[in-house]
Amino acid sequence: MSSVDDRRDVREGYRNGGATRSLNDSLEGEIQAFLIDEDQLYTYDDLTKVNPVTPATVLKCLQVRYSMKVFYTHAGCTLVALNPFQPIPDLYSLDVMKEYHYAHQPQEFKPHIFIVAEEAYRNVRGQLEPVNQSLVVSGESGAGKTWTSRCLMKYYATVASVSVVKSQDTVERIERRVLDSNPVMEAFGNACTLRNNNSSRFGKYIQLQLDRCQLLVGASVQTYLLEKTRVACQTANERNFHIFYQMMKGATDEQRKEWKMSHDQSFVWLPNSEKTIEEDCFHETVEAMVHLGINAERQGEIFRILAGILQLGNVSFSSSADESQPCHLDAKSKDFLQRAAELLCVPAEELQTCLRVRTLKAGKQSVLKPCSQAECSVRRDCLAKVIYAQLFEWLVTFINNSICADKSTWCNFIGVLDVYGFECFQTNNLEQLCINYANEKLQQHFVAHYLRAQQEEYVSEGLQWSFVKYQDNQSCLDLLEGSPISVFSLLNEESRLNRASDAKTFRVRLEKELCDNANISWDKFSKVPHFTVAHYAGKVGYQIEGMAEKNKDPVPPELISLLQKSNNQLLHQIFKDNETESQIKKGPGKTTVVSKFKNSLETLMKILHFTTPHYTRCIKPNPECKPLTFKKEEVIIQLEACGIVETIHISAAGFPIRIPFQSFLQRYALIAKHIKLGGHSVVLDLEADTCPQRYVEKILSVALKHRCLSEEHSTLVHCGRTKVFLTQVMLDLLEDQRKKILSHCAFTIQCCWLRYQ
Ligand code: AD9
Ligand code: MG
Repeated sequence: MSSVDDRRDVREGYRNGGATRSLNDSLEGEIQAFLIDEDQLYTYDDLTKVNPVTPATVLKCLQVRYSMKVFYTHAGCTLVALNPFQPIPDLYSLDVMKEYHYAHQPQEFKPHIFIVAEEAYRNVRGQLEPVNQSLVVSGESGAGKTWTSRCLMKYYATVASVSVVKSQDTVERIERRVLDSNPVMEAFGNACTLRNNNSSRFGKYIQLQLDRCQLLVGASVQTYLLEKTRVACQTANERNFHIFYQMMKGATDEQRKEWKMSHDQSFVWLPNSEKTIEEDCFHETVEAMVHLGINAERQGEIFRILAGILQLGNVSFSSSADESQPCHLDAKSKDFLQRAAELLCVPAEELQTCLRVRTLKAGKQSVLKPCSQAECSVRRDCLAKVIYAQLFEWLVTFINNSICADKSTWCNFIGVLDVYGFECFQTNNLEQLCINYANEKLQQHFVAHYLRAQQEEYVSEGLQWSFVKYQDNQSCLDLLEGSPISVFSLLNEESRLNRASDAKTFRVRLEKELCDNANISWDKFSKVPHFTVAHYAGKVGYQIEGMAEKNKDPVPPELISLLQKSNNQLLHQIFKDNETESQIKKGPGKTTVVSKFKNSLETLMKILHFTTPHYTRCIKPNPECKPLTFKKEEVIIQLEACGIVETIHISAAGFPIRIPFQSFLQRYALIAKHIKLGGHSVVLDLEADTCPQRYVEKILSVALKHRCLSEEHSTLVHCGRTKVFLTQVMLDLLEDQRKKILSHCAFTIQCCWLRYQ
């Protein structure tokens, strides 16, 4: 395998249109040597069948399939999903769901996200004991993670439907509510970005709760790191969260009046409102809110808060000639501030003071200090962000209360994880650092749980195995979160110092403390202080300026006190026992953004660790989101970023099914017993032969000898120290054999019964 740096260079070369190595020179050359008939490529349901497995051949196979409108392909244990960027009729219909659900062997059907869904569903009632499942959906922005997660949820809401056994009323309560959580959370948490018109600006892990009969009885949602800065600051050509535009477009005249949102009113925080996107559907969001149990009164409070935020965005400050005096507000800004105060139900005078004057505590005394123009804007943005983030959190809690089943009614769950993909922009800051850190953790989980676990298990079971090299990302994680010194620990320290952070000094500190880790580097000649991290998916340069401050995420206590006085019941309730306030008391650094994020990720990783994972890698075939357009340069970068070639190597060489000896014997001993040797059944004496491994080998050898299995099949199964390792093909053969015997027995019994009667 090529080194990490080689891989990066190649990728950067592709991105730069071939500056270092063009796609034509490299990959096409390999494709020329490709042994397989191209016309046949679309038939390859599993990339492990491609021969030889190289990035070029895998890419070609996916390209051919995509051109034939085949969007799903297995890659061993992973499902690769290519985004068609257009609705495909009947691909997700009820009939298709039923087909996969009722299939004897869904795996025999064409690759589909429903195979993954069904496999997880059947796995819950595992052969041995019920196991919780996790469906990890990954990919870059716009690749189709959220779409896929919705498909999975719809699948379970259909096949695991309570409606089969309970009244229509129950259906209203459960599946519908679970599904209705999607439009509400997307309205508040998604936005139109340069990469995706419906980009999720938060991570989500939803656990679908199943009862003993495997019926869906509820769900619970955990969200991660909402990108709250978007409320007050939108990058050029991007938009704020959908809900604001939905209100602006969908409000009735009466609501418009109440929310002080006339048709001709323009809002600074609502850029690109002229853009029409599918997600601007206020009516649908409100309907879903109603189903979730958010009554009209609560809705009114929510929308007034949102309208208040928009008014706040139009308030601007100008410096006062006398520095000892607070900043000025012109007449228009005064109007906007007045309206914001009315909508947020807080005293306008106090709002004005909070935004323009800081209270400094010196012992028991308080000193008032006017803020500079820039500080006033920071306080205004901070107010909007804290309100929006807390409102989102309240909404998630409400949704959970509405859809979560009583603990006594469910016993297993299937978790669906939809988190933001790897991000690398022109400028990257704390948000990207956290997002890319989350992706590193998930990659580690994938490597640990599948690649490494598989190889290590072979070794511990005494099986022959030629190691496939894979890219381990442990050193990158050590760099980011390791102990005692890491990027996060140094950043937390910087935030804790409670001083105006100096980016240059911090950069020097990082360099001094972390110079031993090969995953971090610096361009010494760069004017902007930054550091570059070599992530498993590529190098990302992070800007240091403002990072420590963002990590502190400070909220002036005056703002919290103001919100606690609100006459808007919801706002008052949200800030009543506010965590932000207790953070202020604890002091900065105790609950920084990275430490909170790290903690929530650790909890997620623990949950994932105790579930059986299923991976779906969504691929974005072109950056422009054009229907049915496949750009090789884009796809190859994503394939390499998620290590798909290594995964295929391992899956192709491996034995994905492992059954402990006892379970194997319980299930398949009858095969050997029913093989006739010269007209007599073979007698295998389990008592006399106490070594289960020998007994398993005997079953297999007897089956082989008598042509239940061929010589060729003997390579599809191996005995380890404690379990049998086999391929899917072998499992199917054994299952078929078992079924034949059982039906033969049933037939014989029936005949005897008839004869007896
Ligand atoms: V982000 O990280 O939240 O910015 P996602 O979630 O990976 O991103 P999303 O699921 O939102 O991407 O998909 C982007 C768009 O692709 C969707 O809005 C659909 O228009 C389109 N899409 C994705 N998957 C499919 C599909 N299976 N069939 C049709 C699809 N269209
Ligand atoms: Mg998404």
